[in-house]
Amino acid sequence: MRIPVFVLLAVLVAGCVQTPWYSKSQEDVLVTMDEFSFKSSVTEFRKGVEYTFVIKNAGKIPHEFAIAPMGVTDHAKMLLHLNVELFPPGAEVRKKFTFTQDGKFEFACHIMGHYENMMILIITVN
Ligand SMILES: [Cu+2]
Repeated sequence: MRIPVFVLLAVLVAGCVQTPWYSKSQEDVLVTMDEFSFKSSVTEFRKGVEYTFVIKNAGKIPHEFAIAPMGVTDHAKMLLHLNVELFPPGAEVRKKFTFTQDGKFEFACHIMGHYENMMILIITVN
């Protein structure tokens, strides 16, 4: 069976439109916080990729957003720490961030009582 060239071209072009052949350098990460948990559209990250975090407080009380090595509560040792003032109920914050080291980390809220209530989401970076 012969397939006309224009049909093949149309299929090729359609394929390219749906699946870009170039690698993504940027990706949006949608993070939702409430009492007392994080949900994230991405939990496996790649080192060296610039992500745009879109972090929303869907809860009824203020929260904060930190990315830290697992179990670390010292602000100075966190990879990223976005303060509670940024996250009243309903707030949405956009923040670009690039991981520079691999391993297991956690999204965490360190407001007193929140971390203790397991307001944590474990992520991996490869
Ligand atoms: Cu919290």
